[in-house]
Amino acid sequence: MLKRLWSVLLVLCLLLPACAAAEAQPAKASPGMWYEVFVYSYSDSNGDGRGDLNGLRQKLSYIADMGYTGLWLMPVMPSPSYHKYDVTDYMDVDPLYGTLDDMRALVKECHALGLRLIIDLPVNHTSTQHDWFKLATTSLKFGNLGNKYIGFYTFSQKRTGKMARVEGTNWYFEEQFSGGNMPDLNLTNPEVRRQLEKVIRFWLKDVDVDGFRLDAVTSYTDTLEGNIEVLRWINDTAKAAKPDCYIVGEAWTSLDQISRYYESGIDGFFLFPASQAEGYIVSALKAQKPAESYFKALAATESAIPDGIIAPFLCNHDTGRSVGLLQARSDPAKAKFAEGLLNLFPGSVFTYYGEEIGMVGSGVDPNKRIGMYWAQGEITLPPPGATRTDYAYPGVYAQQVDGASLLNYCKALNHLKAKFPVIMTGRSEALVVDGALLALRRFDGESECVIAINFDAQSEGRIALSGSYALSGELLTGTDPVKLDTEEGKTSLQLPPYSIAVLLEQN
Ligand SMILES: [Ca+2]
Ligand SMILES: [Ca+2]
Repeated sequence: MLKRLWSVLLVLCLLLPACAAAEAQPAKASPGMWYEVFVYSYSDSNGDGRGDLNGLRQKLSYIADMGYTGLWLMPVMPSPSYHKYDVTDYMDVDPLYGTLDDMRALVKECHALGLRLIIDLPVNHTSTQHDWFKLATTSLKFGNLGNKYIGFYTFSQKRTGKMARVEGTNWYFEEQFSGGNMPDLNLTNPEVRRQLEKVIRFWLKDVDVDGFRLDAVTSYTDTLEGNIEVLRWINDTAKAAKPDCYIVGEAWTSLDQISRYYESGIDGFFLFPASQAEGYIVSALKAQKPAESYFKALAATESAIPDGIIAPFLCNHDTGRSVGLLQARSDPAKAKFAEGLLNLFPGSVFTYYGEEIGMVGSGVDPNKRIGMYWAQGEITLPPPGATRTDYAYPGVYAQQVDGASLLNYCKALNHLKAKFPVIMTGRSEALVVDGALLALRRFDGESECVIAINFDAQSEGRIALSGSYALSGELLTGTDPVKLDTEEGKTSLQLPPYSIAVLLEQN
């Protein structure tokens, strides 16, 4: 008995340090279905024609009902521009959007509805109107080179690379973007990091947001290693403040490079190779052998990102909108099916506001960021500089009452993924890759399902699987249903054009 007690104690002693070590590891955020919102163009609550936080708050039940699990807000901090990527104060809200208290109320209501909320944290650069830059350049003008704010940026009397002149001096400042308005911060300066640590803690602890979207991470420093080091610092700082926060970075680059960025420990990076007209989704739809094209892209992505949360998307505020990319203005079936293909990638899929109703927009940036189309008479003013504001598909309210709308397809898709989270958490193995037909197994070690896809726009397809499966979900772009027959341990599946089926194996 005594011997037994000793061995129990010994086992406990051995386990305890291991448990403590496990607790010190930051909790991994879990994948979800994210919705990107440009507050300026979403919903107006005070009648000035521009969207605001209280307007967005009135639409949260719509977003939750659609099945999205989180929101990414493009920058909400004070800024002289309409897009607000050039911040003048990292610890406040732009008065056009509301107040910090409005922000706190928004976060609270998100959480009550089960939604997470992350905000854009654009720290590669500030506005030239930021106090740090004003203090630095005033000091340069007066020859006071000892001022600490000079070290917040990169100044030089020689113009090299991407630089702009400090007005009224012989000095130049580094800026990777814009034309003289967005000076790059020196993110290796410990004093800058002390300031940013305050900012990160403020939003996570005081305002209670659930994480950040990091803008322009490939421009943080001059090297990949340097960028990864800054990201690791941001990640450690944020996870220390809120262990389960979710951080997603914008590394607009190739899959190989994106894969390297995961070394920073950041939860996820946007999967740029899946997006836009040349990306995985549009390419698969155009391919001679669409099943092979799609599965190859999926397999390459999963092998490049074995552990992190993949963050696929089709379009965002910097790209042409999905219906234009797909040339689907008069082809809603194609727009639906493309959303299906995108959403069957594992990880956290991001939907750009209006994508779920097939909004269009391309060319200059403001065209890609026009007012959310709720209904005629309920659209915010276009951002300054917009040259085109047309809408290809009906508005939200009209699509809500149309069972065959793109909106209802996207809603069904989100709810299907909520029912089978393995679609988001798992990895893939091909079962059938044949012309326009694909069947794959999605598994995560705990659960699994089979996803079957017919890429043909016109013809139905038949897939034979060994094993007995039951139909557990279907995503249809037309009126014909999926048909399934099981006999003697074999399953035969009949898929209508542009359709997707989710199957569970029967024991
Ligand atoms: Ca307003
Ligand atoms: Ca930079």
